[in-house]
Parts: sequence; C-alpha cells; structure tokens
Amino acid sequence: MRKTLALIGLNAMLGLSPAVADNPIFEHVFTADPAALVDGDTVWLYTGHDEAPNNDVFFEMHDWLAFSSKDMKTWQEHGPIMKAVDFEWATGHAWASHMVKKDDKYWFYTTVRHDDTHPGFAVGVAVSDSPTGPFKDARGSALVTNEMTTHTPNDWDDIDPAIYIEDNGDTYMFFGNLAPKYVKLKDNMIELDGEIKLIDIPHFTEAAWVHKKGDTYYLSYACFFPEKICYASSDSIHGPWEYGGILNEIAGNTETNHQSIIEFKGQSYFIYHTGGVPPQGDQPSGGRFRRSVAVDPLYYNEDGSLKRVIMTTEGIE
Ligand code: FUB
Repeated sequence: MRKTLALIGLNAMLGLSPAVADNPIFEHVFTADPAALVDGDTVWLYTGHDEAPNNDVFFEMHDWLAFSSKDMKTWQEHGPIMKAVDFEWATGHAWASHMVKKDDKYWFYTTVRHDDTHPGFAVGVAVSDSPTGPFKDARGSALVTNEMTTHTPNDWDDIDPAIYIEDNGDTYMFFGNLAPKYVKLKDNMIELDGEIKLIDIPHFTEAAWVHKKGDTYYLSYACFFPEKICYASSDSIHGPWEYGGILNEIAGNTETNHQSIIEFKGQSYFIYHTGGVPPQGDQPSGGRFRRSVAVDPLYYNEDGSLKRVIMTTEGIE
C-alpha cells in the first residue's frame, strides 16, 4: 500500500500512471473523515468510505474502514468494521465517526441517517472488545436524534461526534453542524448525562475534535465554507474557548475538511482528507464526494499556539 519512490519514478517514466507521492495515504479506496485512536504501540485509523460514482451529486457512504500503523508510514488495511444499516433504526449515510477506548472496550460513535421514526441525522454508538470489531449497536437506539438539537433548521445539525475522555474518566461528546455543541456522557458511555450545551466559537461549520497538550485543551473544527480548519483553546473542557485562528487551509479539490489530531511516539500528527487522488485504472479521480485521507506533522509554538499545518504530498518521512 505504501508507495515506494522507485515505483513512483518507474511509473512516471513509463507513463503508466501519474507520478504519485505518499499523501493521500490510500489510493485504491476513497477514505474520508479520519478518526485516529492511539492504543499502545499502534495507531488505529478509522475512516468513512466515499463511493460516489458521480462526483457532482452527493456523498455515497455505506460503511466505515479501519487501518493500523506502528510508525505512521506503513499501514495495514483491516476492511470495513461496520455498516450504517447495522444500526437497525438507521437508513444509511455512514458519515463521520470517532472511536475511543474505555474500560478495555472500543466505543464507536458515528453519524447516520435515522429512519422515519426520528427523521434526520442521528448519532449512534456501537461497541466491541476488539478495535476491528465486530461492532454491535450498544443501545439499540440513537444516542442523539435530530429533534434533540433545534439550534438550526437543518436536520444535519447533530453530526460529527468527537469524544474526549478526561483523566478521571469523565467523558464528553462534541458534535454539530453550524451550531457547535457538547454534552457529558454517563460512565456507561451510552447515555447522555445532562443537557446539550452550545459552545461559543467563531466560524464553526462542523468536524469538532478535542485534544489536550499539557494543561491546554484544543478544540479544532471545520470553519467557513469551503472549509478550512480553525481552532480554539481553553484551560477547561467546559471553556471558555479562546479562538486561535486558522490551523489548516482548504484541503484541495473538495469543500470539506475534517481533521483528527493525535500524539504518537513523541510526535503530533494532523490527519485530514483531500480530494487529491488521481485516477487509477478504472477508479475515477478524487473530488468533493471522493475524498482521501492524508497525514502531516503538527507543531506547537512555544506559547502553546498551533503552527499552521503544511499539507504535503510527501506525507510522513
Ligand atoms: O462525510 C460527510 C460529511 O462531510 C462529514 O460529516 C463532514 O464532516 C464532512 O467531512
């Protein structure tokens, strides 16, 4: 899967395919909305799976894919971990997700479209003893349904769950489109523990992600449209959040931008998607509904602010 420079050069010389470098990471399948989990010496990378035959219509996403790496350079493919319709109450739309580990179980929070009993998008939660599944619906019903979030008229204002687990085990879910929100989860991970609260951050579109470095919490999110990634920071998971500016520019050949930030073996990484895969044989080129995951390093300034990400084709070297 990892492309070697020799192969790239040979292909280019023979005119067999465009010269390709190491971002996007996967070229044989379209991957979107990355969510990475550091688990011991392994990074688990979960992605949506773009399959749109027509790049001008809409997303077509049925399942979620898993990959793993021990060095962020070579990746092993594990295939689909779950389909949207494995939630019996869902009709499809396997949108953005987030995997976390708690109490030796893997908890998969994800966006799907609910059936007509609760029309609109919803958040489901599935659980497994293994990072590659099998995953099963942990509740038998949605954790959040559209009518629980009335901050915008859109039925997709409750998408893109991102989980943050405090050192004491308290767990929060950040989510939303246009109206950023968070809510505490009960220790059982499958029930809300209190009200859904709005967050005050500028330019928010979607794709919230929370990480912590030292004593500082960072809330990154897709902002503006076409989307860039902005971020805010705080000394508390509850805010207030101080806007830090733009972290990543428009990712290229797609209006969406969706990030995952991890620290692994002493290095911070910014994982995102672009529409940048060239055509491969029968596979069409990437684009707005055919996205591909990429990774570049993330660096901090001495004052704790984040340096703007430099998106590269080389990826991690
Ligand atoms: O993949 C479908 C949607 O596109 C996600 O929910 C958003 O974050 C955007 O990436």
